[in-house]
Amino acid sequence: MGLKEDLKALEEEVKKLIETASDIEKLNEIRINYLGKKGKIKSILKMLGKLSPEERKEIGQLANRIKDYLEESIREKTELLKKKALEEELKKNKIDLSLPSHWIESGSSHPVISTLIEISQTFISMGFSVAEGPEVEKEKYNFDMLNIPPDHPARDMQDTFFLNNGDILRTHTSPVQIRTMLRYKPPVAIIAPGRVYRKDADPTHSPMFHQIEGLLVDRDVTFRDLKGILKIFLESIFGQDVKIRFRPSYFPFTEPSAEVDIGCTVCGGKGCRVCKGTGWLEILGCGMVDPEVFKAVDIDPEEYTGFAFGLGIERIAMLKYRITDIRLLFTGDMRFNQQFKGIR
Ligand code: 2U9
Repeated sequence: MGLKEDLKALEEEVKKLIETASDIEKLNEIRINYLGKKGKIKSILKMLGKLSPEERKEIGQLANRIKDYLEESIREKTELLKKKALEEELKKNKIDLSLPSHWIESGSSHPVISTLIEISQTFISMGFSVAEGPEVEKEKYNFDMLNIPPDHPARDMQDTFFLNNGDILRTHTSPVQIRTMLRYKPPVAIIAPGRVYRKDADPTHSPMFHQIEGLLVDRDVTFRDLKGILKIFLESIFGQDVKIRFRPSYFPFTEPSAEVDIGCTVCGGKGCRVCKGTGWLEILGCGMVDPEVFKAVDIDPEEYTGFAFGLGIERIAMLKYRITDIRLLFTGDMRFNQQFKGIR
């Protein structure tokens, strides 16, 4: 057999091998064995020297043509196998890009907290600073220094949570103002927002609730200052047209004392279930700091005067969002909480 036939046979052999090759490694092997530097076509080309010039030209051209053709075939088959492998892979790990993605739940401020922030902001804008203190308190700070005598009904076991060591859960945020006045000399202008605790549970009372109290102490502070500050505050929360009235009241820690009502936000003053037919809603308590309280924190009541006020956040939030049962605020029921998405 001549070289020509050898080459043709080799071509057929390699064609078949390429056709049946089932992976890329196999194709590489074929390239090295037949087309590489030490491959079978190279060894045939090496024998060209022994041939006549005419034969050399013919066989040389044929060998090169076969080499080019086989190289191209291997390249094509490699591409084909790569494509197949990718298709297999995609079939195995099927991803449906048209499916909806996972639902990401977004949180939002609780109505009590957004009300607390809104109220705090109005006082901060008037120059008050925010003060904080512990929720587990001494009776001394929560009662004694606030001129609440040992036999006062507010101290009753029925109202106050006692710890085994004699400490209590604060029943109001007033001990924060006591602690502040023990640390800082007047002038003092602070608000004390936070959780307070009382043994109480019904549709309008929760054993834990939030208060904001305020205290302003300086020389020459009068009841007029108190009225002006509270007017600005109430107008900012309930609107510029809100009706306001001060009623005389009593608290152990203020003298004189007052409770402040606004015109009913539900019926506009005509009388309804929410205002119990009176046309008025009680919003906060306030008064001039009792001289006995100043004495307890070593501030001279002849030199300084001050006003204080206190309000319950839940009550304001309930009026604002028309919530009739305080317990809804604390059950954590998402059907309730989700209704406040979108409020700041
Ligand atoms: C100091 C001196 C005086 C804080 C005050 C009230 C009136 C008041 C209630 C409103 C509804 C509590 O949440 S509530 O039940 N608070 O009416 N609070 S004056 O007076 C102070 C506080 C601290 C040193």
